[in-house]
Amino acid sequence: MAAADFVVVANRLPVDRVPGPDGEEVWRTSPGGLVAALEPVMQGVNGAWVGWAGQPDLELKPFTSGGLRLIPIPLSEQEIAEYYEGFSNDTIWPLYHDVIAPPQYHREWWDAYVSVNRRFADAAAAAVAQGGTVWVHDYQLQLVPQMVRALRPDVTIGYFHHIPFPTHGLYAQLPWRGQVLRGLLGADVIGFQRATDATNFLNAIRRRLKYDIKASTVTVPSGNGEIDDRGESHRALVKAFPISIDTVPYLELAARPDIQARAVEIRESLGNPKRILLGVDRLDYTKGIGHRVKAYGELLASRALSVEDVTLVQVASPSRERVDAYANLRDEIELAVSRINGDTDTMGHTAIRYLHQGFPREEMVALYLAADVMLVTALRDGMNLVAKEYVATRIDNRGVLVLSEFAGAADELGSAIQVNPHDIEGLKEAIMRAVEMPPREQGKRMRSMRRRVLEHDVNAWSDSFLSALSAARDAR
Ligand code: GDG
Repeated sequence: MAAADFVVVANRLPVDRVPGPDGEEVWRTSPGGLVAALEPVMQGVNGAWVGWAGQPDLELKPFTSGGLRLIPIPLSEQEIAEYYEGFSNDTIWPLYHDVIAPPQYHREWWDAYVSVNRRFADAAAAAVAQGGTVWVHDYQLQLVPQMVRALRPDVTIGYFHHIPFPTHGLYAQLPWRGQVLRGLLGADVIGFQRATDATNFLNAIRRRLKYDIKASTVTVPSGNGEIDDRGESHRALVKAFPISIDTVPYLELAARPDIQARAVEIRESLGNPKRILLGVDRLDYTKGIGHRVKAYGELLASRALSVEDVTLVQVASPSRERVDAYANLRDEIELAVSRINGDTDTMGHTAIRYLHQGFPREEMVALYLAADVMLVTALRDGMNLVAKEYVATRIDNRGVLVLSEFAGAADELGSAIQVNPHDIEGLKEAIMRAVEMPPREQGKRMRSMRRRVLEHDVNAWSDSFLSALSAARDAR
């Protein structure tokens, strides 16, 4: 395969292996936001994508799918358990989300993380053309920027972090805190979701590495602490680039008569409640599903709300089920939901229609259209795209977004009803305000949020990151 000018490195390839019409396995582009964001960029250049194909022990040669050049990275069962489920999802994920669940620190998980990061870095370094660009994504690959720089000092490296970066007081727990900072600092541009994430990262560098920082630029000394790094000193720009959604498919789906009809059908099948409240989350302890359910349950118990008038639809899509914290969370949520339903349901109406399932995007949009109130009550969230999707689909400028101040989206969506989900009384008041909000006020708030999301879509996000990256290349 010829060298690529632009290489994306992400944990997952942008395709899934699925059974084809004749029973054979075929590749299908996965519906994720990152693919949508990067596809236009990849089509325009001589690009390649390095990532895991999603199944254990799959040794595949590079191939092309849907016009994209893909470079698969194999992972063994043990590496999936240690690098992915272990270090990524049971160490970094809880630590970076403010230790909502206790992070597990295991030296063998760290060793697996280092060796898998090295495999990704080797593949990227081998694929990229002289003077090309590598864009690394997310917390599973924090060591890759430095590893690529050590191998290929000629390339420009970007890194985007999709989840929060914690305050130094929490970050300092990480036994490998210095190595991870140095890993990230291999990049020329390090992007975060919120300004506070960038500030937290800069503080950690100040405290741990004592590198020179001017405004948001770090001077990373030659070597950056790694023995095989032969590169010179370089500058790393640390900045917030809030991610967004590809609004076009959401606007198209929201305008489709069959999807609007499906939204009406959903309301009918719930017994035509006056208000539908909606939650859509991966079943994850960061999303505050339990807090939302508790507040709503108390409103029903005190008769401030009645199941005749209001239903909460909670889509909790299955996630990371082999990690203990997720299996326990599922039990907790399902116990809470069934208690509330048991106490308050009538034959014709349910308090919470709970769906532990994934749905096609068409159905998600029908749900967004059916929902009078969207509840996003994350305890910590990098951005939260669901909030932006809901806003984008409300083409009639009606509907209310209740949004946690701990989700990155809160920085942009100031016209949402913002909440602290830990404050159950405050959350109950917010839900009541949302349920009772007059249409004029809904319209005013929704219009302002829609303006922001439609203007600042995913293309605006990738354009701004990539122009920072090309400015970094020009300044080398
Ligand atoms: C990470 C960060 C950051 C969910 N269930 C179904 C379904 N979804 C879709 C949603 C949305 C996406 O998955 C979830 O994105 P979020 O942003 O809400 O959350 P994470 O998965 O935690 O994503 C997050 C994001 O990365 C991007 O940087 O915003 O903070 O944690 O698009 O619609 N989609 C379909 N069926 C489902 O059942 N089709």
